[in-house]
Amino acid sequence: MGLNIAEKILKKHIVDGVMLSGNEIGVKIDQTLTQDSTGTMAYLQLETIGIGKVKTKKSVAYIDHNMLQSGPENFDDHLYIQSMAKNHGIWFSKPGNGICHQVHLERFGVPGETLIGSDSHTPTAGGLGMLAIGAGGVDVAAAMAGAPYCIKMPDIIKVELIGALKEGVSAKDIILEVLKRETVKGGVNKIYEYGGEGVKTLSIPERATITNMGAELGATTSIFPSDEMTLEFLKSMNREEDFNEIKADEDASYFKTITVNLNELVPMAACPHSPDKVVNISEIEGMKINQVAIGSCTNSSYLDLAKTAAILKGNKVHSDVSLVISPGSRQILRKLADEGILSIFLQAGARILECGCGPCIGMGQAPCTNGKSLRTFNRNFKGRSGTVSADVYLVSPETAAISAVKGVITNPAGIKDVKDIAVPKVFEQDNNLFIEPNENYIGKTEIIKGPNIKEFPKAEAVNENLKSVVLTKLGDNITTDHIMPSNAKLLPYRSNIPYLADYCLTPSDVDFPDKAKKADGGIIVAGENYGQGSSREHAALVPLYLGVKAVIAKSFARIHKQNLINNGILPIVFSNEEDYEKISEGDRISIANLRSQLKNGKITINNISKSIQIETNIEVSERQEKMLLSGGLLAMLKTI
Ligand code: MIC
Ligand code: SF4
Repeated sequence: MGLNIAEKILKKHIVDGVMLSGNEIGVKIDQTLTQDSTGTMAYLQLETIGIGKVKTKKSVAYIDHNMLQSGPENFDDHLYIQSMAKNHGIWFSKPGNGICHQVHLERFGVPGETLIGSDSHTPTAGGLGMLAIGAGGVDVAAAMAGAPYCIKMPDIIKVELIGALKEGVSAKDIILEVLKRETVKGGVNKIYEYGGEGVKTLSIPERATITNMGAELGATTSIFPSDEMTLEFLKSMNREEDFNEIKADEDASYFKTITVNLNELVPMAACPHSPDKVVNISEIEGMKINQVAIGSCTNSSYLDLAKTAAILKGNKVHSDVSLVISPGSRQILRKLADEGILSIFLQAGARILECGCGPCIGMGQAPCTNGKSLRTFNRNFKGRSGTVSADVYLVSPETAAISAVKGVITNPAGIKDVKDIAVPKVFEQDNNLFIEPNENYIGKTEIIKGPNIKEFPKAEAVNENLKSVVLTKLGDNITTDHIMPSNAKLLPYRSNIPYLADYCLTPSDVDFPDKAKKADGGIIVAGENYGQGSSREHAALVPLYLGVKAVIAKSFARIHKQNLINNGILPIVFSNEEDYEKISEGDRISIANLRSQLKNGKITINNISKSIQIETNIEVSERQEKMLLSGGLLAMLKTI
């Protein structure tokens, strides 16, 4: 039996376990990336592990998230990361160089290699045929120290693309269609592998839009074949030597196949407040908007911005709309400047932002009260924009640009002269904001730590008996933005867990931090897909700091589940979903013989307040069990 693309790459990198669906496998990691909002923690953890030069082929530290410097905290964190990069032989990408995923695609991604990154959108590099996975900071630190990355062998789903996109329909609409069908939890422990005739019609930036937003499916990753289009792209980046052809064997098998007919697709939008609330644009056409934001790691490529310019050319942004554009990288910005595209933006009345995440993570450009904001981004969770009352719609650059001109949501279907805009043959490499690793500084650099950088909480080994209280009871699809909100005010404290603790879960339960502190810790109860969204480890570290011992949920998102285990918090699942009703906030619960029950994968919870027992499961691999028994990943690494 032949192999598919994901299996081929995994086969070359597997160092532990057997590649059978559901088995835990250890994968050798060729490259890592970090960004600043998760990076400070990752590097504090790397310090604890204590290595000299990183053991990967290439590791890169990007500064792209926390770029508003309204106090010294963010700049201090940048300096810390820069000194750690210098000391460990890691590439450093300075603020202003661009969004990690866009820059990594341009400069470092290699088809057929493996990458993990401390950011959930790391799968963007799957557009190049790289097996790229989002992970918690400590997992990335461990990979830099040479440890394999362990995942549950995912089921591989084929997405067969047929036909070609029509005028005005874009790669964003392909992933919105997949999200509509598969939902935000449909991809947990799955890899989406794209194939079929339609693949040839998509450029690398378009493929990267799709693999990027595959993160919203909850998927382990998404991947495209590496073909002539990949070679063209690498040539344009002056990296032809990195090309490897990778395609699925003719007789490769898949868990299931879904077919998307590109000819039939229409422009779409994800409505508030979830990336899978997808409707056709025609259903919301005519809605008045206040803001349009074009950028983010999903849609900030040269191609996206050149298409935007083609629509804006000769037009003015509507008087009631603020249009902001953030290019994905400095290299793109330079190209836009060289080709006169920047000038089209300025003439149209667009506001140009730095090359970085910006409004996508609430770093500025919060919409007005009750505002309607149209964004080319990937997440529209409530409050993420910085304005709780705002409604964010996720759309393609074409829809965003035409709507910015009209002042209302407008259907770009049939729009002329946009579809044929191509990726340029050559980009000028811009190394000004890169600092390359230099052997001379490895192990000899002074580490700079600003006063805002505080120790992170250390996990403890799971006790034999647990007596605790239910601190809060939450619903389905709680995101990491609920657990540890991010915005311009909080992001500067990503290296200060005690400060962040006062905001933990407040979008869902405003009193949570107080309740946790008063009870000296406890348990969280939740519905399905708990912890979806970002890879931020803070969503585990902050509860750990507040004394949270376990989360009992109907199901968990992949990265968050691993983050909980890495930090010694038990991810427990109801055996019968209806039992969710048998537990309330304030209930006192106890678990006896926890360490031994953990080994059996089944845990009986005694609800003392209601005098009932609830059967639950804990689905962990042997390695994860060991981690919980020894007090988290760092403690376990020490015992190996
Ligand atoms: C996000 O898009 O939510 C982020 C900000 O990039 C996060 C990382 C973080 O929380 O710092 C992610 O996607 O992992
Ligand atoms: Fe940055 Fe937004 Fe991409 Fe996260 S989703 S990496 S915040 S641009």
